[in-house]
Amino acid sequence: MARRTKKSEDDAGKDPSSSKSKSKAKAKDAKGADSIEVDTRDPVVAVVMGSDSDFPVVAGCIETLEEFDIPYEARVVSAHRTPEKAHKFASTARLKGFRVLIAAAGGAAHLAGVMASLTTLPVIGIPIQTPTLGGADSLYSTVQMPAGVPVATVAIGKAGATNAALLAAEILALSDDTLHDRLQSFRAAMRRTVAQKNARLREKIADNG
Ligand code: RP5
Repeated sequence: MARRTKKSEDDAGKDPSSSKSKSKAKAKDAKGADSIEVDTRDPVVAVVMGSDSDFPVVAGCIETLEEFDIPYEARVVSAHRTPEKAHKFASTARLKGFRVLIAAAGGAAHLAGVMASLTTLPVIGIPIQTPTLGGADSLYSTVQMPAGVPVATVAIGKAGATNAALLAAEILALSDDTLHDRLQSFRAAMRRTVAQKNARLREKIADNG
C-alpha cells in the first residue's frame, strides 16, 4: 500500500493519534541504502475517526486516497471523549489547507456532524458497523443532520469507506484535471471488470445448458 510522509509536529511524536500519509516511492540515498522519499505536499483531505477500532474499515478509505495520489492526514479525534480537540481540529481545518473532511464513527456517531458544525468544508461521514445494532445507530446519527449543517453520508462500513474517498476525489477533481483523468480511468476499469464478469457468467450458463 502506498503511503506518504509529511514532517510535522505531530510526526515528531507529540500526537501519536495522528498520522500523515507516507511516501509511496522508495529511493536510494547517497550511500545506496533504501530510504523513504518524503512527499512535501500539504494534505488536502483530513480523515478523522472516533477510535482506532474504526481503523480496519477506514483503511479502505485511506488505500483509495493513496490509489488516487491524494495527500491526506489521518487521526483519531472523538466527538465525545475529546470534544475540545474535535472542536479545535474542525474549526482550524480550512485555515490549515484541507479541502475535504472525512469523519468515521460508530454508535452514537456525532463526529461528522460536529466537524460539519464547525467548518464550511465539505464533510463526508462514514458510519461504522457496530456489534449491537449493526451500524444502523451510526448511520442514523451521521445522516440525520438538521437543515443547515450538511454531512454527505455514505454507506455503512467498507463500501462507504471506499466511496468516501472517491467522493472526496470527485470534489477535488472539480479543480484538478489530472485527478479527473484518474477518476475516468477508474470508471473505465470498473466497466471492463463488469464486462468480464458478464462474459464469465454467460459462459457458465452456456456450459450448464
Ligand atoms: C465511537 O465509538 C468510535 O468511532 C467507535 O466506532 C466506537 C467505539 O470506540 P472504542 O470503544 O472501540 O474506542 O466513538
